Amino acid sequence: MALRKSPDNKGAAASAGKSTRKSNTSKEELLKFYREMLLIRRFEEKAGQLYGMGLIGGFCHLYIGQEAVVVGLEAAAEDGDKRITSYRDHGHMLASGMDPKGVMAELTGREGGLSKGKGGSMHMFSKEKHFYGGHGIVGAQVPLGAGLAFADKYKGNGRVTFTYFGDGAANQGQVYETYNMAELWNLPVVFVIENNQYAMGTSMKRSTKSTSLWGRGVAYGIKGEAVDGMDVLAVKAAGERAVEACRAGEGPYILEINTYRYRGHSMSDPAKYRSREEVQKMREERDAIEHVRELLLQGNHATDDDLKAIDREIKVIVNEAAEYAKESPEPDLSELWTDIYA
Ligand SMILES: Cc1ncc(C[n+]2csc(CCOP(=O)(O)OP(=O)(O)O)c2C)c(N)n1
Ligand SMILES: [Mg+2]
Repeated sequence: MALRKSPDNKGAAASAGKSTRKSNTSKEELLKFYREMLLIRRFEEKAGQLYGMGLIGGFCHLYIGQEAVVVGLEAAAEDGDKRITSYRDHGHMLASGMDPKGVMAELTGREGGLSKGKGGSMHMFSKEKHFYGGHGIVGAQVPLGAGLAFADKYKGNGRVTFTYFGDGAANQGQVYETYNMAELWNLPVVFVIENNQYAMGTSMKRSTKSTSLWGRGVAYGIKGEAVDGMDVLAVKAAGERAVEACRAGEGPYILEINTYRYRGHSMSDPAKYRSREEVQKMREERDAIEHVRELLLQGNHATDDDLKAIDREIKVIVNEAAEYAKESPEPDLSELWTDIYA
């Protein structure tokens, strides 16, 4: 077992200061990251607006601020690899290539939605894109993710499963039962802890003294590392190490990706547990999209106008998704009796 960093080595997400990192990637990849992260951000902003207009009901958990996590890891994934996550899932769907129209129409509960308007924000799936949800029960997706990896190992198909969960979920017992079995059976699963520092209104400081979440895997013999989740290049590089270990048959790998959510836990969050200044500081100093924007401009890979053109393209995609989600009809009443287990 090779540990990559000492268990108390946190990623740099929580540390302030303007980025001085250099990129060793191509212009094409930077532009791709910029576009993909921006799509998620603009999509989520639009979802927030539709929610405010009463067009989306129920729970809705936005991913704004965390975009680099899923975009970086998708860049490390290969065709056929699987992903499964919690209720904060729209970013994962878009990054895996699911249709923004189908996702938005599901949020508005319409027939054109990916679950025919019957699932909503937390219940969408795509077999084609190997996206296994969308789970509202905190931590429930962790053993399921190990199960997906078990199936792939059994079939010997070389596939890897990305199992995402939060810092709050990381305090659950089922996570450690899963670690134990996953390491015992050498399952090709990357446990991705999206450490956005809060579980609803509870900060990490208030919920645990064992603050190296990836380091907890050491007790089970699982390799892992902490990653700066506001740096999409760092996320991709860590993802590649994890995936390589899994595909080499070295079993599971834990990535604790330090990130931050800019919005409330869900659309109904009074946000009394943290200061506006804290959020503002992260947005101004550590924003992942701004980081890539700087790399593109400073490296002369793109001009301001080039980036504005991308912004316009994304706006069109998101507006079209919103229009579709408003115009698609509500599901027919007869749909109440389909897709159910009796
Ligand atoms: C088993 C269970 N307990 C409690 C809840 C209520 N709940 C929903 S989200 C959440 C916090 C989870 O935080 P974290 O794992 O850090 O994920 P994040 O929301 O930050 O992405 C809680 C307690 C739930 N949905 N399921
Ligand atoms: Mg959290």
